Parts: sequence; structure tokens; C-alpha cells
Amino acid sequence: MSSAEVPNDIILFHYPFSPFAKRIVWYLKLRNIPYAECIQPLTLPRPDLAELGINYRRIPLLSIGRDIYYDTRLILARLEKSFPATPSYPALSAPQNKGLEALLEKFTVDAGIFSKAAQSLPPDLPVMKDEKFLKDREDFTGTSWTQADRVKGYPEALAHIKHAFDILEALLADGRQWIGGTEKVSLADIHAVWPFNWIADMLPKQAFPKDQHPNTWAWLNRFKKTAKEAEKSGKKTVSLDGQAAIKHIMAASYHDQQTGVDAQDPVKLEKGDLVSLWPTDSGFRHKDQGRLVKLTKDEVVLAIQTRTGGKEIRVHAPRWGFRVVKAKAQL
Ligand SMILES: N[C@@H](CCC(=O)N[C@@H](CS)C(=O)NCC(=O)O)C(=O)O
Repeated sequence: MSSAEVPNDIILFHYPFSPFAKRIVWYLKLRNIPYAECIQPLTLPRPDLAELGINYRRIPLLSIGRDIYYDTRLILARLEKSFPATPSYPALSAPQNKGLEALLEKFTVDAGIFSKAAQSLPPDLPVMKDEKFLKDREDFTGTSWTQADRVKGYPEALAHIKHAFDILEALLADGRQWIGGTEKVSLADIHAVWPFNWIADMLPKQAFPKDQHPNTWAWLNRFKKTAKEAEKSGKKTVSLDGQAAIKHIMAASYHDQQTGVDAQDPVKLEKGDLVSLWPTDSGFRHKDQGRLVKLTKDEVVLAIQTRTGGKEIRVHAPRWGFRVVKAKAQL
């Protein structure tokens, strides 16, 4: 049920400061795929998501119809599948770069780059003095965010980011314009650039002289310009308030028609099992509970109930970085 208010039935739940959310914004904009957005608060509580019955606390989430997708890795994989390349929606991924794309995504999402980038945000940023924000992020990461600990960890985080810059410089050493050696920006750039784009302007200049990583800085600037143009281009993104987004989701049909549990899956769960689902790397204190609808090597899907009205919706998470187990308590 696509409409003028919700193009392509897509709603992106995010906030502008989120570098993970930027992965999805750039992807949709660069592919010219119109969508709606529902802006969320920077910290908990998030009443719109709570009303949908969602306990998962990370940003972004993306709904397509009555299916809600968690985690940028699964969101991008779903969009790649649901929106194959056409003249209206040009391709962003390059078939010859599938392996590189996957490795770059592992590099920035799994190899600790995001947490190092977050630790290399200047400790004197106003938000880093906001007690509510710091407490919220302690819940999110399970580690200390006190001002004293941030100041202590800052130099080491910068050293780690320099190490990551060396890797980027090596990848760009042959003078290529884009990281996958493509003529135009591609999905490989989105996978590689997002944490660095987030912090680049805030890194101390003396620790990151331009001549130490000339290709990296040129690539970062090239991407920044391209991303800015993409963000302004295409149809204006429709902005929905929480109630409009919830109403749309509850009235929509399921986008994913391919359900079913893989009987050979090593975790040995069955369709209809009551299960708990949560991410294992961050936001792990926030668990969802529901009936298992789908389990493949790449994806787990639960049917959950909205808080008001008790309507069923489905939440999808990737297998990597998430745990799904039989729930102890009955709903
Ligand atoms: N692996 C997740 C990580 C998402 C993530 O860590 N997002 C950050 C924002 S950039 C977050 O949720 N921070 C805590 C919050 O906003 O509640 C993904 O790819 O979506």
C-alpha cells in the first residue's frame, strides 16, 4: 500500500545525528527511492516504538508495510532484494564488488570502528556534558561514559582511528576515486565511509595532517559533496509524526511473503515457538519476545503484538550479531 504520504510503503525511523541511519538515507537517496521518515528522540524513551510493542532500542529501524526491519545490515540487504536495479532506481552495488562490499561492512560495523569513532568525538562537545545522554549511552553500550573516562580514552581512540585511516589510504593508494574502483559512488563507499564521515570534521588537525592520508581526505571530501547533493536531490522526504507512522503500519499488509523456519538450522527452533530476540554487541538489555515466523541463516522474524490494540506486526533482525532463544516466560 504505497501512497503519497508513504512512498513505497517505507518509513525510516531515525534521527539526523545517527551515522548508522545515514547509511540508509544515502542509499535511498542515491538510488532515487522515495520514502517517508519518522524522526525519533536521541535518547530513550521512544514512545512511538514502544506503542508498536518494540523493545529493540537501536536506530535506525525501517518499516516496509507491516514488517519492521532492525539493523542497517538487514535493512540494506532487504532494500537490495526488494528494489532491484531499474532505470527509475539505478543500481548502487557493483556485481564484481560483492565480496569487497561485505568485507567493508564487516570492517566498519563489526571491527569496533563505530565505538572507536564514538570515543574520538571531542569530550568537550555539548552533548558529552549532557547527563541524560551519557546515562542513556551507558545503557546502550554497557560501558562508562563519564566525562573523566571519556577524556582518558580519547587519545587511544584517536590512535585507533589513525590505524583505520592507514587501511583506507592503502585501499585508495592506486589513485582510484571510489573505494570499489567504480566510476561513480557505490555501495562499497557507503559501507566504508559512514563512521569516518561522521567524525572527520571533529578530528584534531595536528593528529591528522592531510599529507599523511591524502587519498583518504580527498575521498572523504568527494563523498561528503556527493552525499550532500544526494540528500537534497529527488523527491522531498515525507515527514510523518509517530501517530501517522503507527496508523500506516497497522493498516498495511506484510511486505515479506516468504516465511518459514529452516528445520536444519543449528539452533533447532520451530515455527510458532515463543522466543526472545536481542542484539549481542550493543543495546543488549532490550529484548523482544514473540512467536517465531521465519528463520534462515540470514534473518530471524518474530510476530509481536502492538501495545495498544494488540495487533500483530512482524520484526526482522539479521542472524549475525543477534541471539534468538526459546523464551522462558509465556506472553
Ligand atoms: N548494528 C546496528 C547498530 C546501530 C546503532 O548502534 N545505532 C546507534 C545510533 S548511530 C544507536 O542505536 N545508538 C543508541 C540509540 O540511539 O538508542 C545497525 O547496523 O543498525
